[in-house]
Amino acid sequence: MKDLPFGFDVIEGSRLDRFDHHIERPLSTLKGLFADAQAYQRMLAEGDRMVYEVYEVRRPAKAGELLTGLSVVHPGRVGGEYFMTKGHYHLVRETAEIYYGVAGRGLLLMQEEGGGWAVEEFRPGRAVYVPPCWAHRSVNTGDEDLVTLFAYPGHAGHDYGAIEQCGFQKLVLRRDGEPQLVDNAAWARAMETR
Ligand code: S6P
Ligand code: ZN
Repeated sequence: MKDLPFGFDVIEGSRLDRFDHHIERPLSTLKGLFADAQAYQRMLAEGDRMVYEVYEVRRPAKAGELLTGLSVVHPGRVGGEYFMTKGHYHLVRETAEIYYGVAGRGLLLMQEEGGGWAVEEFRPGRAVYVPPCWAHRSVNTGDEDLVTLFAYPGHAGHDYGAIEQCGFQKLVLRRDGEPQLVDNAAWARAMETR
């Protein structure tokens, strides 16, 4: 019984005391993610900064299970665009997800394939619910790590393709020292050619 993950703690602010899998997403693995390709190349030339990490507690990938873990998006910007996750739909679209803010500040960008979009604030102690069929991306708009706990159905899977092709409708850019939502021209162009 001791092998079952009945409980885990967030330690040192941004790590789980027990996890089965650690995903690292340095800048070099995120080509094409940020809107300003030149700023991306300039930053990469200076070093391969870590953009985000995920600590997963593994459970069987089947309905009835919940997959949990910690997402840590480090602070930073490429051009004016805040560090963020790739973002995805769940492969099984009819699966939801819940996030809980542990540390840091940020936003969860969400969108539907039908064109709807939404944004929710992340802060410590706040939960954010992602309904079925909504793509989601975490954005760190603060100066410290954005740490969130997540849970989603075991059989959900990940579909990154649609977001890689079209991006999100909104970019989160720093303007006048504040995060601002800005229309993503690349998304609009991708929609026209569909
Ligand atoms: C999984 C859940 C999170 C993300 C993580 C990284 O459904 O939403 O664990 O995987 O925040 O984001 P991404 O878009 O690279 O998977
Ligand atoms: Zn997800």
